[in-house]
Amino acid sequence: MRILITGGAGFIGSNLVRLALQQGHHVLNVDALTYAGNLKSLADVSASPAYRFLHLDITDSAGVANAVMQFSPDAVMHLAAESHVDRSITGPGSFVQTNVIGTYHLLQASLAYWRTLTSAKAKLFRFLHVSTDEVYGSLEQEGSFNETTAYAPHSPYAASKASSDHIVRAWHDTYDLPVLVTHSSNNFGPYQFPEKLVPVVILKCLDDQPIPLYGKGENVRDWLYVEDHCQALMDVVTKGKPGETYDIGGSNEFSNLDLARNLCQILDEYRPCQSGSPHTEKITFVTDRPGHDFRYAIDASKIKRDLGWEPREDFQAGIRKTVRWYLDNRSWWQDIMSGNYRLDTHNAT
Ligand code: NAD
Ligand code: TDX
Repeated sequence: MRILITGGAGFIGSNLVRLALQQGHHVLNVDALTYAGNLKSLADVSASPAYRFLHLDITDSAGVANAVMQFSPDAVMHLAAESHVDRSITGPGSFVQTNVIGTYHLLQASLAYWRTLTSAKAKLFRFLHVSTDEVYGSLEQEGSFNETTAYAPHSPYAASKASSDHIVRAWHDTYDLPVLVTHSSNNFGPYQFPEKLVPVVILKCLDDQPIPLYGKGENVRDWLYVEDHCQALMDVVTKGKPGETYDIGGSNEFSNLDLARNLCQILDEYRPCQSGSPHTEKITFVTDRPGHDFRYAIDASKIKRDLGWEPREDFQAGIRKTVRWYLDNRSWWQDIMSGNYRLDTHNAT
């Protein structure tokens, strides 16, 4: 397939570009290279003849229309987004611009292109919108989200993703565009930007710095290894039914405190704290995130039953692999911490 992937220079996007190329697809990566985009995350695949990069902001409607028409994709996999909840609280504007308006432009471009296709090709075309479990709001101790759960987003990030989900579904119901929507739980793995919890804990341990946990560290997330998420996305785009929604989760629920302790213990083995004390002693509780959702959990039985997807990575093995990756790829995150990675952004065409 020819797949147009937006946000391919980000965390999940770069893992997805790699997987799609491995599976024999041709990829056009459309990415604006915001602070979260980094072409070094694709250094190992950038010379592949099946891969192309286009430096483009999805809020540029004419640029997006040209890109879609010229590349002539069999599928669009839409991951480009502002993705960090804390940033959405201090600066919600870019979340509305990219996540809502950008998605609208990509849909309009895809619809115009789709209408030019022969009926045989139009039937096979797919627009996959990659969304999040955060649109469903917050759970108490019991229960889980599924595809029928009512939306109740709390953060500006979650609200912007919820808005875009509704817009995407409207393009199916009104114009018949063959769209699919996925909601995934929290991802972890290689190439995750250092602002997110897992890399925060790992990098604070490596730097012998205090590890900040919001509130009392009691909030619960359901963790999914990023490569399992990417395989689920490939399954949905190749086997999913247009108009359907698929929830994707790892059934690995942990409080933030338990997850941080787990990471600290692995770091105690790989790189003990300079002071000789266990890394857990560096855990500190800081001011809570406003509107902090207490718990997320996904019931992934639909995608398992209908598409035969199963997460493959054992949680503990995946978290160890992730710690090892940050230890073995210091230049990747040190470039980010120093700001040097932005120099490449300015050289991108
Ligand atoms: P990320 O922040 O690591 O990457 C986002 C990418 O999008 C970056 O490469 C950035 O440059 C690009 N981008 C941002 N604004 C753009 C714009 N206006 N035009 C073009 N490109 C732009 O994000 P991620 O964690 O990889 O998440 C990818 C997608 O998956 C998002 O849609 C997010 O909502 C969703 N998601 C993420 C998680 C998670 O745990 N990380 C879980 C569920 C869903
Ligand atoms: O320093 C921290 N301390 C802390 O306690 C950070 C960065 C986070 N946290 C907490 C907040 C959350 O309860 O850890 C949990 C995870 O936080 P994040 O890594 O910021 O992820 P989250 O807010 O759960 O959202 C993530 O998962 C769903 C992604 O960023 C979203 O893009 C995705 O949709």
